[in-house]
Amino acid sequence: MLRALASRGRQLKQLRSLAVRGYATEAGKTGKSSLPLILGLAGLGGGGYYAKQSGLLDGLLGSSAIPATPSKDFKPDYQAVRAAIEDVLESNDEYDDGSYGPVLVRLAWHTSGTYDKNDNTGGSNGATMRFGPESGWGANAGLGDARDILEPIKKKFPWISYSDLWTLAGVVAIEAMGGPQIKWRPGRSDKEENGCVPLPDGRLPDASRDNKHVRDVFYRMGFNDQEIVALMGAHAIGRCHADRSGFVGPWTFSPTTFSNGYFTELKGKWHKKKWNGPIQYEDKTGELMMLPTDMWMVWDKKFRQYVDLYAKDQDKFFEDFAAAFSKLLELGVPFEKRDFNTSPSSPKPMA
Ligand code: FMI
Repeated sequence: MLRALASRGRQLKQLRSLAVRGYATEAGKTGKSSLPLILGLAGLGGGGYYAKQSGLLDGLLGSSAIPATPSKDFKPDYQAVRAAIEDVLESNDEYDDGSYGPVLVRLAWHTSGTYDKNDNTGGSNGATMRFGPESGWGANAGLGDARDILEPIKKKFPWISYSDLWTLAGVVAIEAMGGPQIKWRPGRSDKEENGCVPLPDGRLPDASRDNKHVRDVFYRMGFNDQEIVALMGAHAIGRCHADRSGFVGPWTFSPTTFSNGYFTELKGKWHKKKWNGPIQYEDKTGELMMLPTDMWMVWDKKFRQYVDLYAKDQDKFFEDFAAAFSKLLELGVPFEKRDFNTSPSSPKPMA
């Protein structure tokens, strides 16, 4: 209850800060509570199981160190980690639109989106973006900021693995920005540099490409068309930065509120921006932007049907987004148990 009230307080603060920045607060459901999820899961199996699964000893003993007899008394407090992440989200008024939320969501996505279902490599398990060359991929430009702001939290809670922390941060950010509750469970462990399979650059999609490219990359992860469009709806939040991707601007007027605003904007009129930068599209105000890959969400008929659906029905978007995002964060993670099917519209997750 207290947490729900605190969450409302934060959302009001967010609305106020957006008003100060001159953004509309058109988004629909900002009143959803961010009550923590998966308490039951977090409690499953007792502290020993989670001490092992969360990589409790990884930091101390190296990645493959799993205690033979984990301490029975240790109870990892994921609620405390969630609270610490929430505290950091709006800790710097000067940063972008006043929230680290969007860049944390991008970190959670990029650490997971390297997954290849064909050989089960990549994915969030291992937190391999801590090391080069993955941290230096052009696609990951700017994510050092996100990793850095989570570092004090990692220091405070050394028992949590980076890979659990980065994915949890994305979930907490979405919930705090008014988005849906997302099923998340711990169980990722970190790899050391010499234990990483070198992943080829190019595993993440390229925003200047077309619908075929988007399908190739997301199908490789195991997603279908509906899930692709739902995931892309995260562009309701955040913005592009010239010094990161080369693109510029936000997709919506409320870039720190999670909503179906990306889809309602997409259905409007867009034209090519006249400038010397990479091809991107702008609306009639010249303030909002769309990437070429975003435009393919409406140019491609199969994608378009979901854009129409989500533009009309935010609840449906929230439901499908939550399922797809949860699935994304779990790709390739060798959980001991699969207690829930995170995506009803797609094939059952791997065993
Ligand atoms: Fe997106 N994104 N994204 N994105 N993203 C961002 C920012 C951004 C692409 C391209 C792209 C997903 C998918 C895809 C998310 C969330 C998600 C930027 C600007 C670009 C160019 C980066 C910058 O700072 O300049 C695609 C087209 C290619 C990679 C793509 O397929 C998905 C699936 C998600 C999460 C579900 C967020 C939140 C942001 C804002 C980041 C910020 O710092 O504001």
